[in-house]
Amino acid sequence: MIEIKNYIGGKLCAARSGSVLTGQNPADGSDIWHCPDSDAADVGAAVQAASEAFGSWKKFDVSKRSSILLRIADIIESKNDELAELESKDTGKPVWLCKEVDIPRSAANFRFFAKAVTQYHSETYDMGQRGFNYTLRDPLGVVGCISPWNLPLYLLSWKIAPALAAGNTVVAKPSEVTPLSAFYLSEICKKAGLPEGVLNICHGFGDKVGQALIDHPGVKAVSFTGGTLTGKKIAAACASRLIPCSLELGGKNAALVYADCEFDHTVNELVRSCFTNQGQICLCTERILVEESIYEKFKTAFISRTSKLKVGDPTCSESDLGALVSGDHTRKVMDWVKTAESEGATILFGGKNVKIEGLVGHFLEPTVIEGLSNACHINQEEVFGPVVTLQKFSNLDESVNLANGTRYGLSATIWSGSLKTCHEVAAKLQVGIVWVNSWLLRDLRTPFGGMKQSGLGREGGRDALDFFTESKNVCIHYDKL
Ligand code: TXE
Repeated sequence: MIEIKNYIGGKLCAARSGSVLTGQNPADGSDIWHCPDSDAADVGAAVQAASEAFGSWKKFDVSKRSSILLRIADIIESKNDELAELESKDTGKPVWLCKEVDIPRSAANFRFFAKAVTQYHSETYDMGQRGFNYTLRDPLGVVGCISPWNLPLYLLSWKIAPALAAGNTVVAKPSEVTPLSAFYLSEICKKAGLPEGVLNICHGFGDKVGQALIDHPGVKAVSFTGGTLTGKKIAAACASRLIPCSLELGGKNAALVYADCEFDHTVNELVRSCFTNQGQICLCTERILVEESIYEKFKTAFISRTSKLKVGDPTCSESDLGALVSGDHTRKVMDWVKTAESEGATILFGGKNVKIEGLVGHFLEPTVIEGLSNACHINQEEVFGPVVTLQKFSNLDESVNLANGTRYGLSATIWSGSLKTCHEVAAKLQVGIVWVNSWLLRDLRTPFGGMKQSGLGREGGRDALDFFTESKNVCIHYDKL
């Protein structure tokens, strides 16, 4: 049993109330950790520690801040296999995926922002003979970073790294479902020489710890990734205190497949985009829209490719899909499949739980559904599991209308050999991120975030550093100098 602790003022400590939560490995049901069931008192102590640390951290020479973050990246990298096994135990996802994606990307997040901040610069505006303006960018102070369970260390580090690089101190709240890797990050930060109080991590429930964090008067901004409903609550709380928030929320991402696409590449990449991480990535494709002239051919090839995926023990390198994160989440995903059936869907493949010998966890077949209009529930709401629907379209306008026909607007993919089609469709899509003939090809410098109900603000590159700083313009009048 791993005894997870909060990380406050550089010390690892239990919740002040002494209360703990117990967590299970979603693949085999065994108890694996106790974690602090923190409350407002713990958040108060964390914000206090972060406030005390802010004065000196913001004055650190940028190269010194950068070198500490680079050390954190190096240590994460050196512990890749160990962290990957922990992340897999906590989430149910395959160990190989954690080794290849989750943990390397967490190290890359720290490394990227450690370097980016050394190149971060602000503007000047020349007023000719009269004077000039220069703009300072100051860190905000103590900021709150709240992250979900689907990519625990990857998404936590995606927020913490730019916040710290820009000179803020942080109180972080990882998901109560998957706190393990954040606990190990606390130890890594101590080892890397991060000064006490610069990063604080409080574990526990969203409505206790998360709420106390966003309501705390000492917190100057909140960066959140999670569900749209929670995001709205956070936006309302931040609005009432007039502090900025950045929200990365759900998606109902469409793939638009045109008849002139490179067929085999499209099928293979779309299978990956639907089922990687058991479909539990906000960027996963949940709707595939296919031009009617190739619909039947695509359907056959997609199902054939999907049927080759192996659902299995996350520790086994042949498993393409592991377990879903929890029993509750699995039931939610299955409820969507049942709703789709009750609305007249045909389940083309999957739709059932999978029994894995020796394991009692939450495994689902990759599931492919057709026969529903875009207005049906499963084509409108985020499922966040290994479930995708197929629909056909007859022309470009119809494909764009279907893709845009939900309240979400996170990402979309376009599959076509025509540059004209790709440009035209990309311009018309109401989403924050478009991939052409690819999926999840990431460049950390680019703006990342969603339109409509998929979020507010952008993360990544300069946008993240801008979010975690506030500009102050200084105007110099030459005449009076
Ligand atoms: O997310 P929540 P959950 C979607 C997905 C999933 C659903 C719910 O559809 O089924 O959201 O997942 C903290 N004040 N996504 O329950 O509740 C919470 O403790 C402050 C999409 O995990 O939004 C956790 O740390 N914080 C997604 C974080 O918010 C609060 C990723 C996310 O929890 C809080 C994950 C409150 N009042 C789920 N309530 C994506 N798009 O990336 C909760 N939290």
